Amino acid sequence: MSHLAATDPEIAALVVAEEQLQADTLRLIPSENYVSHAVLEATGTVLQNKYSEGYPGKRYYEGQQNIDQVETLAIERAKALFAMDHANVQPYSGSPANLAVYLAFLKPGDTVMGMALPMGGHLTHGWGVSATGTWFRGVQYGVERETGRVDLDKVRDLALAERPKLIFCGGTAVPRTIDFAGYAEIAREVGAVLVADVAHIAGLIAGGAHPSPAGHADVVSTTTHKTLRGPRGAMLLSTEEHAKAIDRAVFPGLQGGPHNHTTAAIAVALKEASGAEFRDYAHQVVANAQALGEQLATRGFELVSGGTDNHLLLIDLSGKDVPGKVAAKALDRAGIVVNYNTVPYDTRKPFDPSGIRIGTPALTSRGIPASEMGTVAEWIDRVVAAAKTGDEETVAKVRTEVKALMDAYPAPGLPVR
Ligand code: DSN
Repeated sequence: MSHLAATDPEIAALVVAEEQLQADTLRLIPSENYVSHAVLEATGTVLQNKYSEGYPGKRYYEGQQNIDQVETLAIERAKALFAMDHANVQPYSGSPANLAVYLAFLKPGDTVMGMALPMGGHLTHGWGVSATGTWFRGVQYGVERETGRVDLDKVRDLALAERPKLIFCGGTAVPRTIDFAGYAEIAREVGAVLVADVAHIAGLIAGGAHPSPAGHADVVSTTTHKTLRGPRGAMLLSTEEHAKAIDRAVFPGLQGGPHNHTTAAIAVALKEASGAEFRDYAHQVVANAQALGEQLATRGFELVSGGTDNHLLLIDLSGKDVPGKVAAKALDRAGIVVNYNTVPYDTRKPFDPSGIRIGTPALTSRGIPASEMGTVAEWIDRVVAAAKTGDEETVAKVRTEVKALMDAYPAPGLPVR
């Protein structure tokens, strides 16, 4: 980074500080990861200098000799990896990708059905504070209080009563397998388009560690930077029937020029995700999450739905008498990075909720095995207890122990300093 350091030492210093932070901390935010050097290199290329409104072979600017090939490679790799007829790799991120889906299929005021945000859904699935819940009529399903799981019979009843034109399945705090076939049956019954938002689990699907929405969902929406381990970006995949509507909605409907450097990095990540090593990683992410869940449960932590089938654990801290935010901030001081999160039927506010959400993609990318999950659970237990009593000595001690484990498992994509 010699050029950056010379031109802008302040920004260069912050980048170095962030590298150090990512190296030294146990990153448990389930939507985060470490990309490879190859993905990082692709994002930092001259491809970002080029305007390319349109699609390969049909652009509004000349000079696309290389860009068309980059985007075609990304498209073909996405189609092959997710077994879908069509792929659009241009959405800037998950929220614009989902907004493009609305543009493709709905008129303002039409009804969309999705999982409620406090139940584990996403803002863009028709939640009130999002454009998707103000410009459209959002109706929301949730999980059962007793099981923490979706009851598809209730989803079906709601769909029959509300007749949504669009149904979203998937979310941001869903620890259980998504029954794509079950949602598809409901969507067919009410004549709705089914969108599987697999942003969180795209890498697990690619690696064969979660069932695929292919053959069930009309549209698959995903970010590329979570379990999939690519750059910050998104993709929309669809059946052939909806290909034109999706493409028109992304451009010219919603966006201008695609971010070609991101497209290149997506192509690289998709190539990486098609290899045997990635399959091992995907299965290990789940094995680690399940091992961590078991270790936390034995220490008295209440897991929403009782555990996990994927990369994510949602923990209700009410029984520990520590608010989620207080726990998250103490864990951060101990070098364990999580996010505070609402739990289903939370009695606290979203900015000060009862839970924390944790996940294993980033630690798995470091090569940390399931045998270390007892240690991780013990750290979380000690720090949550310390948060309650204000025991900063324990927090500091855990931070030292975390650093030692992180040194033993260097993160991919980071420079060795
Ligand atoms: N912010 C993402 C997450 O953390 O799950 C969802 O958009």
